[in-house]
Amino acid sequence: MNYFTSAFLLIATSSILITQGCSAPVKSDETKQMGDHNGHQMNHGNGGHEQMPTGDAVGNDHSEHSQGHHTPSTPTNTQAKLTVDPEIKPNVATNLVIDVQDKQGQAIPKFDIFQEKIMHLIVVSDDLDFFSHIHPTYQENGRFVVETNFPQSGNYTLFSDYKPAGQNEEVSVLKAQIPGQMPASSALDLNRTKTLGETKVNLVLSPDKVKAGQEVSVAFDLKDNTNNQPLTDLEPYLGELGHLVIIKRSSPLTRADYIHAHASKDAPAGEVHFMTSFPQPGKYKLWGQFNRGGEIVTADFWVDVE
Ligand SMILES: [Cu+2]
Repeated sequence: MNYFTSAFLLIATSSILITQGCSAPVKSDETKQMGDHNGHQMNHGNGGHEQMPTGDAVGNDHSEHSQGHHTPSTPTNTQAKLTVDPEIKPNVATNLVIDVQDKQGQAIPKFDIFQEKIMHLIVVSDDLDFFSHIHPTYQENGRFVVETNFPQSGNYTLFSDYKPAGQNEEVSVLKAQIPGQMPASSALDLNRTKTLGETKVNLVLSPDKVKAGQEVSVAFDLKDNTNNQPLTDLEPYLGELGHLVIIKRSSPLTRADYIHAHASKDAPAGEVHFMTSFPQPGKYKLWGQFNRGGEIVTADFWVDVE
């Protein structure tokens, strides 16, 4: 009986290179990495695991920019495979296994740490109602593992962000489907103020009306909800003032829909600023993440881009 097998999608992302937080797109040729692996049969480690359905994803070169520093882009063409428990259920902790390989299927053995972690994994439901930012641990032989929890039935997209040793950051897109009835998506909320526990977050975009392809300043104005004063207890989160993930609402979600922006180094007290651009018109969801005295505040907003 292969009922659950159908629950997992095999996905290869299109190889579109997009740039993060930069005004000018970086051009890149789709050059495959050379490498002759003849005669070396990769035994794709199933140690201790039964045969499980996997999802494939092609990683695309991702020119990482911080504070206007442009890394030259050299495509590396890695791929990632996701293995999930065939008995996966909504709202039950489960282990994800992600194997990172080169195009020939050879495990990539070494990775660099960036932004304090060896892999950043963004998990969203395909309607973008659910968001989680987790950090798999590295085992060996290209394999990462993490325990997580998909809150509801439905389709999920995972953006795995990693950096093969000495190379550029890559983002591979993975898909998982949790069996059962998908819940209805919540209505699109374009409100730019949110209260999250003790924190009031105001999103300020300039220009206020966002046009595709334009440089946009995305500022989060964070206040203490009890006294309406700018936050004084903001601490670095993963080495920066804050993190901003932006995903364009699309079906299916692909690598091109994912933007990870980096916080500017300076901003007035209680504010965290990012520069980015939205490549296409559409509805985008933004998740700003900040560290308030050791507690991570995630503020999400929808933005309509013309
Ligand atoms: Cu991370």
